[in-house]
Amino acid sequence: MTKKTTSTKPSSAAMQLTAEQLKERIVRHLHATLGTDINKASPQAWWRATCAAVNESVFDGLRTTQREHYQQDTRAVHYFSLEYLMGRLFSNNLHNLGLYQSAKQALAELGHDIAELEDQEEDMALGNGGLGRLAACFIDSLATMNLPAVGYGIHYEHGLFQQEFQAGRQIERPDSWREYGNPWEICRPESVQEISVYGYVETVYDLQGRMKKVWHPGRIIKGVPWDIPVVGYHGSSVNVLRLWESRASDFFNWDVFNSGGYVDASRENIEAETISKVLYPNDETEAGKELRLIQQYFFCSCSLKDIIRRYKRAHGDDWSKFPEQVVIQLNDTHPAVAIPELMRILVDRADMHWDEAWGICQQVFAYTNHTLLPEALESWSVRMFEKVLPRHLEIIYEINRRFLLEQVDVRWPGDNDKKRKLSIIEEGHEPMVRMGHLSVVGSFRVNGVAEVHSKLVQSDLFPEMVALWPEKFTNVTNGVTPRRWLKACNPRLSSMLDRLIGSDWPTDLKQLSKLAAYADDPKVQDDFMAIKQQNKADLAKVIQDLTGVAVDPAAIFDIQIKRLHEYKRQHLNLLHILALYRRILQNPDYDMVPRVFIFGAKAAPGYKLAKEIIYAINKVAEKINHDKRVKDRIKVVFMPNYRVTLAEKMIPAADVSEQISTAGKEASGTGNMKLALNGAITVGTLDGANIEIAEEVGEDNIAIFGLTVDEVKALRQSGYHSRDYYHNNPEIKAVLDWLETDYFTPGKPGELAAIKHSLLEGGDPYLVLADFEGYQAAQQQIDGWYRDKAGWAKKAIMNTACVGKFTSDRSIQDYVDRVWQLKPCKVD
Ligand code: CBF
Repeated sequence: MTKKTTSTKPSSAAMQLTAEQLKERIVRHLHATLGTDINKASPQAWWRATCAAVNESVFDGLRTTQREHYQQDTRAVHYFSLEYLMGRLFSNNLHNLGLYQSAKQALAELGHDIAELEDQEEDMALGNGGLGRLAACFIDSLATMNLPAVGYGIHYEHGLFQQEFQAGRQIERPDSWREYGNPWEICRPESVQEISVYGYVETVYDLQGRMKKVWHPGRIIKGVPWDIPVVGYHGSSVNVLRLWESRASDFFNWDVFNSGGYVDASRENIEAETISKVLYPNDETEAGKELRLIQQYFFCSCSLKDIIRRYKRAHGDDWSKFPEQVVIQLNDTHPAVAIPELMRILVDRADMHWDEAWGICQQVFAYTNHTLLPEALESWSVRMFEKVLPRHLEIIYEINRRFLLEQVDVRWPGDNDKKRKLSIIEEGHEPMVRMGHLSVVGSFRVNGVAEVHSKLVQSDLFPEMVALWPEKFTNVTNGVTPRRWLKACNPRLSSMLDRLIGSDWPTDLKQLSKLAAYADDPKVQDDFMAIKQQNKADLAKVIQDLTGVAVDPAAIFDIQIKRLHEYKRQHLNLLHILALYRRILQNPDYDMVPRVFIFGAKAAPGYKLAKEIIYAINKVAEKINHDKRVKDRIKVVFMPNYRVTLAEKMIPAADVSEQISTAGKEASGTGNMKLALNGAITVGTLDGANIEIAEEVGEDNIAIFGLTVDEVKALRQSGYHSRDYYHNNPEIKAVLDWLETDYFTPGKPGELAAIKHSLLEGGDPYLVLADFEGYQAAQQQIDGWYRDKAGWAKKAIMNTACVGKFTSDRSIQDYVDRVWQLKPCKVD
């Protein structure tokens, strides 16, 4: 193994901070901030004191960054996202500041294990899955790349629910991530905003006879900003994630108090606070309609006013520079209501002419589409829109009228079908506002999140919009931050990389390709696999603690971690496990490499079949794990409460990464990237970013199976009959029938039948049975590959070596080049 010099480049804010200095800071905060003493402080107090010590460096960086951005009057991107799945910030901030080792030493000298203190932190789970975690990776990259950026979102009191299993069934518990306050956030009362909802619109005429619309709101709500500093890696920028908390407006409280008394005022308070109370536990269907729309409007309106306040501080009432200074990225359609809101502010409040205002809007907004699932394409009933945001509905009508007249009718004169299809308002029994259409019409750029997905956005979702504005559409393939998803979560591999290829890879992930030169080196192979083995041993302990199941780290660790959804096909994985189990029962000597199938997934509380799949996996696991005849060849574990912190323990320990969605359904996936980065071999369909991963790692290093996007379409067109697969493949028939018996649920036959019913009577909407045979062949291939130790090590190394493309720094650079046109601002 060649030894390379490693360099650590701490950020300027944390430069030169020794363990001794950190110790002094920690003890000082224990006394002065926490009001306790070394002798009686709890682990929680030690953790908080360490956070406060770290914050001294964070706040230094924050102040300098903000001063620099202000002085240089930088153009900035404003990332509008309803979700941020941040996880924990303690070790992330320490790593990014280059302080992790000093802090570890300082705490050790004070008698504390840093890992023990890390466990004091609750995950900041203000998101559901991929979309929210992507936003978290992006803001990390933006700060690391010294790009002026603000993340905007909602300060949910309760993040994604905590999941427990009771007798195998998912139970949801509220998540109170900040019950005792969160040391990383700063409340900014000086930047409170007020927003309006409900009420009615009046048409008035001014002295010159010009018509004006005046919105008389029915309720005013206060938005209180909480800032979470986002520390860039070894750079010097500390950007901000600004999250809005809703409160009753002071004005309205008093009004109600005076006229109706305390109870009514309190009710109003509660209603206002409801807006930021909970995150909707489903990222792929509209839910809780009115409240969800109000949530969206609440954070968009607060954020726009905040942006405008900052802009006016530098430019007064001169709006001409606004599009030069401000770009707003809409993370899916969730913040699309920002478009009519900016129009309202410009036309109604700033008295701007419609054309000028629309010109500004169209230079400011860009939209990322994250899914093609029809149920996830948001639309709100006109009726509800009119009730909640009457003036915005009028503005949307006007945007639509002009769009249909000036674009659609010019391009397709007299074609009413086209008008119907492209209209922002969907006609019908219940007219609806189509947020996707609004987002495309109001944005200057629209992107999908992987090559194949962006093509489908263009060919299947918005083909006519592409015909109107081909230059609007582009692709930005997703990425993940290697700081969290390799450097921090896999310290063993990270040190090995530092030794082998130098320590620049966390900010220049293409450097990983240097590792390919070592893929055949037996020493490197041994070291790489020894690290994997140690990581697996660590995970085995976690599994034992959380589930009581003992697993052998020598077995293949086969991991499927993601939200539970039929299109992600956890049930395909389950059917394969059942098939293997059956083979073992039929042939006690069945030869297979022992495998631990590990799941982690939350199901949306209202998604019945998803919850049935969790239940079925748990019941099958119970049976198999206790069946002596299996002789430990198969173990099945479902990790409860899958979240970022658990992912950080699972990903470094994975041998196999399950990415088995129906082709055309997973927009990109990002777990696939994290797992490959940590040396797992993907079993995957040609879907989302799997296609690009396959291109990068090469077909020898990935097990691809199943129908392609085109084959899926063709099969559907020719008529898909899942029953044919059931009748023609005895293994499929046997395992599905098995689920109907009481074999896995003694005395309760039929308890697991929902899966079979959805695949047969339900028509198998995600083509599970069509892909079963290909899937089991791919799994067979994995089994064969794993028997060749050197061959497997080479594949694992090649996975790490070849996925440099999937850093979120590259995604952000693509956004900069293709969308934002942003310049870095180096902060000294
Ligand atoms: O683009 C980020 C992720 O977003 C989703 O999670 C989403 O919520 N629409 C997609 O399902 C993922 O494929 C995608 O990686």
